Amino acid sequence: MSTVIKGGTIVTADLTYKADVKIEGGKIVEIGQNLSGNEVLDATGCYVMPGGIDPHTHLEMPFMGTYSSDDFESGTRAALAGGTTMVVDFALPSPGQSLLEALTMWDNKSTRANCDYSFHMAITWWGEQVFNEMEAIVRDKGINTFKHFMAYKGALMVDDDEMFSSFQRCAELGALPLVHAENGDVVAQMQAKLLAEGNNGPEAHAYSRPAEVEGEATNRAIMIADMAGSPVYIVHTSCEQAHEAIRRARQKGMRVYGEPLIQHLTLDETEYANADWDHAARRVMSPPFRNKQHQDSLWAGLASGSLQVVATDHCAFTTEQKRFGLGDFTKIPNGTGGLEDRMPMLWTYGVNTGRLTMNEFVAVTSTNIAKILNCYPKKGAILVGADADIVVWDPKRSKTIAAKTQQSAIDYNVFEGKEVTGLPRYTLTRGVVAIEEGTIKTQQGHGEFVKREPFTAANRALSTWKDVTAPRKVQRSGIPASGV
Ligand code: DUC
Ligand code: ZN
Ligand code: ZN
Ligand code: ZN
Repeated sequence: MSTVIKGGTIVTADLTYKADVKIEGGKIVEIGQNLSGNEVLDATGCYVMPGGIDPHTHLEMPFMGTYSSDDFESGTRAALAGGTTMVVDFALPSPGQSLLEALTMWDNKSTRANCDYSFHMAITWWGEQVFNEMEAIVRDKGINTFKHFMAYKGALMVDDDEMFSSFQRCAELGALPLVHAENGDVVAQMQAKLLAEGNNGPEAHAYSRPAEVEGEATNRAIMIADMAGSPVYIVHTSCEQAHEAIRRARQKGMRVYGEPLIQHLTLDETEYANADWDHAARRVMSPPFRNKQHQDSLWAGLASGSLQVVATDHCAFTTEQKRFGLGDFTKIPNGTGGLEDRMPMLWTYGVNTGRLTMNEFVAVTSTNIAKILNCYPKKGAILVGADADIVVWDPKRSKTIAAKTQQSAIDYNVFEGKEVTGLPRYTLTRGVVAIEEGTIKTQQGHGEFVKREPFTAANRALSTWKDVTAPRKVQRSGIPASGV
């Protein structure tokens, strides 16, 4: 049984050319002219691109007293509907819990996934057990990324000594640390002050987490990574201060990566000034939406390469769940959705406006992510031998985003009413057509776990700190007599 995608233009991170793509056994087996097969998918007028990879989702995650409402079934169905063919979710041990035990829980949740997936492991506490289990996570379980929260004080937050220890362990194991960079101590104090002053609405969520809070933590995480001799990946980079820290570190030779979200690129802080409490609360996430200057900085970073990846941090809560925070903004579950809309929104606001080329679009939605997370070219590539995770993209197809027609399980959409032009004609997951002209043909349980090997390149920073972890004692011939 073979499938041929015919008559389209292949767009990869570095090439644009006309060719057909032949698929067998879930893999790309041939790329060329006039190919034939048992099943033909017409790609006339379309771009044939690597399926999107969302490196940052929270499906069915226990958080702030509840669970995020999209699970691996609805979440991956939403992903495929929007042209995304792989998600990377976070296994989240509760403080004190074994990493391996948490991973088993996430393995069980993911059995209904419609597309392939991988996991990052979160480090939510530190001790000998965590230190030891990290090795098994990397060597046996195929997970080479560890997430650290510098915010959520009293819950998920780790402090600097824990982060430094974990980053050094990552460097030893060939793993990449990820960081949620916000200063959790400052946030906690600002939250308490705002509440004491009677500022309890969702807009106060944004006041409690200004860009400085993110800039400070991003700088700190980068410096700690430098001293630990590890690279570092900053999740949901939302502001110029954080972007600046990433740019500077990269210019000095460090492997530092930044990940803007589609929400931060296209929605701004005025959303929190909406008189409708529900409207504002539905958009509460951390970091909060910023102003236009910060958005311009993020777009420029994607174009120039100082920011490499666009994600969603998909963490969907219903209006009912958001209302847990009526009268106290600190209890509004943090998170927004975006899995279905990331690719069409980025195409519409990036490619159609001329901010990004088509090749840059592929790089930031797929190829760069596969390379940074070490699953390229199995994922993120249109190459012979790669998995046939492919989106046949129709640049003329339009729709108005609406909760009524979305795949996500929640009752609203933060992009409600936005017109997008550029949508999948077909989405294929390992060769199987999951979306055809907006018709859902997903198969529950089709998704497989993607193992990611440790990095083989030296995880060395190039700064003057590089000997910090291997200090050399100075040999002295004698000790001066006192008073000399
Ligand atoms: N931010 C959110 O808004 N939700 C989930 C976790 C996070 O860091
Ligand atoms: Zn400590
Ligand atoms: Zn986060
Ligand atoms: Zn997140």
